[in-house]
Amino acid sequence: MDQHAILHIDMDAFFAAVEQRDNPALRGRPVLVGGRSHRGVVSTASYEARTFGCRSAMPMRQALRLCPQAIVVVPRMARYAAVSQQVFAILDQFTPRIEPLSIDEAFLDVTGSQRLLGPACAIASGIKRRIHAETGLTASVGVATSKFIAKLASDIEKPDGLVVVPAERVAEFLAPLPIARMWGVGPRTLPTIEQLGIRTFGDLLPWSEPELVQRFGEFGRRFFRLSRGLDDREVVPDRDARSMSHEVTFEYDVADPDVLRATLLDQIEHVAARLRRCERLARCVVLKVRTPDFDTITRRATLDEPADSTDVFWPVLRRLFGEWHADIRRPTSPAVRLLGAGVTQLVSRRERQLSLFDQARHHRRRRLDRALDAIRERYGDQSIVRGSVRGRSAPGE
Ligand code: TTP
Ligand code: MG
Repeated sequence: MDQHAILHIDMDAFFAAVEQRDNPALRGRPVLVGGRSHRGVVSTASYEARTFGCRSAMPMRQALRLCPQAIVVVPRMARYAAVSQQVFAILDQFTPRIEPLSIDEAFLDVTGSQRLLGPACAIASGIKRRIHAETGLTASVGVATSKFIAKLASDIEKPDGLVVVPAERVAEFLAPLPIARMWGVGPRTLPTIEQLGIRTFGDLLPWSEPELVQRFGEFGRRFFRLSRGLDDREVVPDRDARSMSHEVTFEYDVADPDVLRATLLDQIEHVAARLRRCERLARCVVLKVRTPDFDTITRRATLDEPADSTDVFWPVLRRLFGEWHADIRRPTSPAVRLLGAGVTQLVSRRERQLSLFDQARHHRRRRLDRALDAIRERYGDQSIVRGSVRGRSAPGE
């Protein structure tokens, strides 16, 4: 089998769908999941709310102007993380080659699964059925021979979509797609490209590679290849990854440090969960920030010992963010376009040799964990919140 079979799976209106599933009163109604305060941002909008123009990353006030009857629900991250785990456990049964992209999204390489489970399109519909049966939620799936096409395909018939693009149909699939869907084309580059008369992927085809490189630099090379469906990126399962990160590009620049900190906390929590899932530890924490002028910085800090928990990563990440924030001295808070939290220098938990020093610490931490567990058992779960995670819902400090 020389052709790859790649699936891209993305849950539909994930946070809102979980809320509608858990609360029947919300079903069929426009729902906005996000912060209620005057600075709140929409995490996601149910499909009913999207018909009014409400979108992820939109200020809540603007979304409520578009759809005043919408019901606002405050995010319950722990709930979404639990459902996400359930979904990933289902995916695990179809292939070990899973690359998680976010809490509700993953690439699967099912090339090797086909002998046992049938053709990729049958695997895709099997996954959709299982997810629906076990979680009551719908996912959209794209099936193709590359990551790029699979991701485009999963998006095209959302919600509850299943789009299969065989190798021989790639050209016909890509040609009519708007150029805004091209990887690397954002609100800033779009006008420049459209000015050249390039509105669809098909419009790129007459351009030679040197011409595109001359116009757009390295991005031009990517445009040339992707417009022809050429993408040889492999699906990298977490157990083989050299780093892991979560990033978000805000639709609107965000200056509120509380919102930025809350986003980072969610991101690093998810990264930590991914590490635990593949039994790995990380020694280095990375912050990535891009400002509206496209200036991108990364800051990193090395931990005393490799870890896989939010409790260890979060204070370090918060400090990196605080230092970056303090360094940028402007009259107003610096606005952020893209924000990301990640880890590098990964080691397998099993390979890791505990030094004597590490062991002593490890035991101290285990003792502390046990003590906390005992108190929780006696007085209930809410009795103790570790200092480092306090303020999860209101991360201002
Ligand atoms: P997405 O998969 O981008 O969005 P979605 O699942 O809500 O909707 P769909 O895929 O059907 O278009 O993101 C997954 C979840 O991540 C989303 O439910 C909420 C969260 N999220 C944010 O908190 N902020 C954001 O800016 C985005 C894009 C997503
Ligand atoms: Mg989704």
